[in-house]
Formats: sequence, C-alpha cells, structure tokens
Amino acid sequence: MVKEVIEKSRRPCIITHSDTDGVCAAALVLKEFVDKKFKVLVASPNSMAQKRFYRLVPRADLYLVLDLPLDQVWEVARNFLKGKIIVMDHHKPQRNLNKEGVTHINPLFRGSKYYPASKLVHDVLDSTHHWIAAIGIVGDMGVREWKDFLKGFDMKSLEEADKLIGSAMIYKGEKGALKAIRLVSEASSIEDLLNNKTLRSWKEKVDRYLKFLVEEFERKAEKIDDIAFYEIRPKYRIGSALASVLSLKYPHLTIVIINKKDGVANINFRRQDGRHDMEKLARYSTQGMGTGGGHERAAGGSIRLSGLEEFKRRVVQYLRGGRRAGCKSEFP
Ligand SMILES: [Mn+2]
Repeated sequence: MVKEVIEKSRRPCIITHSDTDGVCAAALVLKEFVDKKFKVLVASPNSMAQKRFYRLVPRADLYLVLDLPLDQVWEVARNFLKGKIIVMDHHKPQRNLNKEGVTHINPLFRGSKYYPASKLVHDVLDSTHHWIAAIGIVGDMGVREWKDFLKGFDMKSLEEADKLIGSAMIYKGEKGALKAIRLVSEASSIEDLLNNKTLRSWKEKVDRYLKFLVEEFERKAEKIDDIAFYEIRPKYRIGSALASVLSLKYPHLTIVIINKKDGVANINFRRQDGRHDMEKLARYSTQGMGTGGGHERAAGGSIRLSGLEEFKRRVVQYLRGGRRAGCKSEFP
C-alpha cells in the first residue's frame, strides 16, 4: 500500500535523519522509484522540534518521514505538513499518529526487536537492494539483531561504507548528507560506493580529527564512577561519531560528550555493554532544560548551557540510583 501511495504521488518530499540509517533509508526510496523526482531534506529529532525548520520544507502532496520520531514533534509539525504523511521510524513511539490520519509505521508498536529504519524501508518496499539496508543496520548498531540478514556481507566493507556516509555529514553538514543520499542511490554496489573519491577524501579529514580527539579524551575527560564526561568545541559536527568511537573502545564506560556551541550544549550518550539505558538517561537528565531521547545504546540531547552543572549532577545521580537498585548484595 505504501508503494502505491508513493507511486501515485506527484510531488513527493522525503524528510530523513541525517545519519547513516536515515541516509540509507532515503537512498532505498530513491532506488525503488528511479523515475520519480523527490525533494529531499535532512533533519534531526532536535531540528524538527523547532518551527524554523519548517520554513525549509517545500509544498508536497506526500511527505515521507524516515528514521525520525514525528510523533514526538507532532504538535509543531501538524501545522506545517499539509498533505499525506507516511512515517517509517524505529524510535520509541510516544504516540500513535495513525489516529491523526498519518500512516505511522513503527515496529515498536508490535514490540519488535531492534529494527533500524533502513531495514524497515527495505522490508516495506520489498527492496532488492539489500546492501543498502545492510549499511544502515551497521550504522545504527543493529548487527547483533540482524546477523542472519547480514550473512554473506563483508563486515569490513559495511563498516567502511557507514563511515564514508557519516563523514559526509560531519565534514559538510546537511549538504554532505544530501550528497551521500544521492551517491548511495546512484551506486550500483557497495564496492562502487567505497570507491567514491569525494567521500573518501572527506573521511580522511574526519579520521585525522577523530584520532586527535580520542587522544585528548584520554587526557582530559572527567571521570566519575564509570561515567566519562568530555566537553568539546569541535570544528566539525563530530559529537555523535566521536561518542560511537569512544564507546566501542570503552564499552564499560558511559560516555557523555558535551558539545558547546552558542549558549547550547548538544549531548551524545553512549553505553555499549547494555548496563544502562541511554534513552532513559537522556530523557531524565535533560528534563525541563531541553530535549533528550534515542535508543538504549545511543542517545542524544540538547540543553541550555546554563544548565550544564545540574545536567551532570542528574547523570551521576541517575546512574548511581540504577546501579543500587540492580545490585542486591549491597543491601543484605
Ligand atoms: Mn535510525
């Protein structure tokens, strides 16, 4: 049914998340409907919460919202998105937009396992471009849940493709993400994508900078219990990539990257060993000061810079409380 609705649309617009999963989700749509002209926009859960984002949104008869929790920003978005809306998302739903006339597809309504948006779009469209979904799954850290689907793929190539796509966003911002969507949708195979010169040169620059920041983390991060706070003022949008690299290197630490810019702190939370839920931590620690949300192993948020000390206090308090509740031996 989704396929027919897209087929019939005359002015379709894709709004997708600016990470690898979102890029792959959008690229799968473009691949499936090669003859159709789509307007494409990238966004983040944060940017979509703000009215000024919608100034960029073109008129369309169909909005495909991919890898973005439209339900969380519905009170704002409903005023601007005039036309049919299809949401394909995998963030924890806070409300069901099917009651609002939206086609709202989210595997978590059925309590599904972790289900990256690119895999969801792949399945809904019955796509044969499995390699694009595979890159999205790796990008969104869904490897464990989808090992059968990933069988036969070279993991090294998938990881490299994820990093190439990520570098586009980090180095060139939203324009870079849009370019990555086009390049993925035009590539004939993963090898073809890996050979792209533009993406390769962007990744080299980003890698060099990441290496520098990882070294600095080891010297400058503030450690409390198994939490590492790391404040940065980076030259590229590197917070999320840096948090992921650090959390893979230190799976038993809760990594909290604080990116200060223009009176705002953008925050990335990571924990790879599953001991703490980053989505809950993000929501708790930013309450009343900004926004926070995401997934169990990776989450993000944004607060006013003036709330930074209170934010850190809440992070420590929340994680200590969680640990006590889970450890009976402390209370014989
Ligand atoms: Mn995603």
